[in-house]
Amino acid sequence: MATLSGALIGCGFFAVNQMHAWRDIEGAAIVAICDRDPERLRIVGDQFGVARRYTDAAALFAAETLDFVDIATTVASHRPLVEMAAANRVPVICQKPFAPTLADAKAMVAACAEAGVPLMVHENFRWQSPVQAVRAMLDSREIGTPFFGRISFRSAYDVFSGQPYLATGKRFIVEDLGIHILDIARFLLGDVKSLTARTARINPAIAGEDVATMLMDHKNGAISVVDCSYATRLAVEPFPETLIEIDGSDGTLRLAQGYQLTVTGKSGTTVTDVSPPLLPWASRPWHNIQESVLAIQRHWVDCIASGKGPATSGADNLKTFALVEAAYTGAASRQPVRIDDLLE
Ligand code: NAD
Ligand code: 89V
Repeated sequence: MATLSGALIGCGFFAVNQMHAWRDIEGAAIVAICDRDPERLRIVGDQFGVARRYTDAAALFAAETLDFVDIATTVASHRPLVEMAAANRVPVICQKPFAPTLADAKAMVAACAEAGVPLMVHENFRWQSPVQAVRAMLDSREIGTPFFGRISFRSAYDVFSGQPYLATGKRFIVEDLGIHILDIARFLLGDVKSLTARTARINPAIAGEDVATMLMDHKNGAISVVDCSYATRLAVEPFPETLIEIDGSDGTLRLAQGYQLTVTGKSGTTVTDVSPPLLPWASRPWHNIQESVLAIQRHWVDCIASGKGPATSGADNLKTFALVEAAYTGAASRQPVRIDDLLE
């Protein structure tokens, strides 16, 4: 397979994981990087041996011949950068949250569709191996047809030291973290008909909400609860584990803290350790997330090679993004929100 030439825009906190993963992937290489902060450009360029460096994305697109661009900036720049990639006919990966609003996200999907370029949102949580193990168990039909799910992320981990901007936005946990957990709920239980939400801010030192509880009716009749908190102190800090409970017509599954998957189904009860591997460049407790970065980026290269659409395409991500919008509007109005009304 010919090696795809990629560029990375945004050389901040999380991009380092993406650069490590690109180095592990045969079939793709990052040939140029861009950051408007020259210091971040220097640090990442030197760490990964990338000589072609730009402080301006327009200059990058003008000078380079690219097979794809990987956008790892924060959300405010996503729309202009994705539209710039589309205008230059360059396939594009964009970090989550995809956009500041659903209207922006729809415009970005339309721009890429009109330009005929593939667009993948870097929605990596569903690629974590414990979550993939749950998906495989559902596919095996061991617990029959799911009718209830609880997808839970509760922690008191200090995310603000690595990502200080998380403390300053009016929107916090649903937009930043809930978006992943809502995507996992869709991945496991299917698309959503309606969502009811309640949010709260427990930590007085931050601007946004740090607790959210969401109840969803899925189109196939299943019900799920998605609950997220950064205000939950536990005996053993679980960050960044997503815990999953699913009840089905023929059994149950529980993904518990410590990556233990217990399944009680048609063939009895099994307990399996589904811990993610610790990649050579990864560090605990982030290794779960870091491994999923490698998995989603591999998926992108496979998709480009085969011409298949990515699982978390821009169009797919609109359905997750609509759940985020619904959580905020529903928490404000204290009314259920119909998801298809937002996607029209
Ligand atoms: P960061 O602030 O550390 O890094 C962002 C970098 O982008 C900065 O160096 C900044 O100078 C640069 N930048 C911003 N706008 C730019 C522009 N127009 N042109 C060039 N460079 C620009 O942020 P971060 O914590 O690395 O987060 C980046 C993105 O990754 C966010 O959208 C965040 O939500 C996401 N993220 C995802 C995960 C995940 O697991 N998927 C985890 C953490 C962060
Ligand atoms: O995955 C993320 O988007 C991160 C974190 C896990 C810290 O919330 O921002």
